Amino acid sequence: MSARARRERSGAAGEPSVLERNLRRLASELAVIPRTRKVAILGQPGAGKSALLDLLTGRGCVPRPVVGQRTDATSWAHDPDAALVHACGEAVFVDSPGYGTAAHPAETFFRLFPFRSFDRLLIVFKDKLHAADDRLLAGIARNGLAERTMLVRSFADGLLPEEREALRRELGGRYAGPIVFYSARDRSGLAEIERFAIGQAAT
Ligand SMILES: Nc1nc2c(ncn2[C@@H]2O[C@H](COP(=O)(O)OP(=O)(O)OP(=O)(O)O)[C@@H](O)[C@H]2O)c(=O)[nH]1
Ligand SMILES: [Mg+2]
Repeated sequence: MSARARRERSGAAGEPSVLERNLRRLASELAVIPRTRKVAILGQPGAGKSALLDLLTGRGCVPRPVVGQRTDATSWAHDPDAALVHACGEAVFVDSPGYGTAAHPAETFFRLFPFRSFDRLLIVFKDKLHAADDRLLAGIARNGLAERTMLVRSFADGLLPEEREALRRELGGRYAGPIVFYSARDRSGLAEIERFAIGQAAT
């Protein structure tokens, strides 16, 4: 195994992986950001997290997120100096990498992500909720964080009205907090997410 692969490997005994170091650095960076609205965007790979951040911030956050089709478009597993926090006006955003990939195992991610450091958590999913999403939602409910958490069903542009209603009923039975259907393509649902996340509606 190469030195780089060894560094990136998660859960190995001994030296922490790049992902583990980045997650710990995120907690310390957030701890010294004073009285600012802090919003985390979490979810499976390709759910549309980075595209949502770009829309919520009018494509104006610094640095801009990486939006893309490839797996781990957003990665914290390779660069120990990766930018973890995106600033925009009075708020800071964390555009987390998709959990549940080889580079970003859900176990490491859920263990070290500083959930409590955030005022708002946006959990984005596409298609359906997978086992890792259910684990995350259960952890959020167990830790009393449901009030600050919104479940965002992205790619709603591909849903027929009857499919949307069936999904809304099913999700309502599984998650008690706010749920929104959203599309990066037609921007439906964006104003509701914006009100929840940063307290103002999108124009
Ligand atoms: N049609 C449609 N496409 C979307 C939507 N949201 C995102 N996309 C597209 O889906 C692809 C992946 O989006 P990203 O925002 O990079 O996804 P991500 O969750 O950040 O992915 P990772 O960083 O790899 O976890 C991009 O090509 C986006 O343009 C949506 O609501 N509707
Ligand atoms: Mg991304």
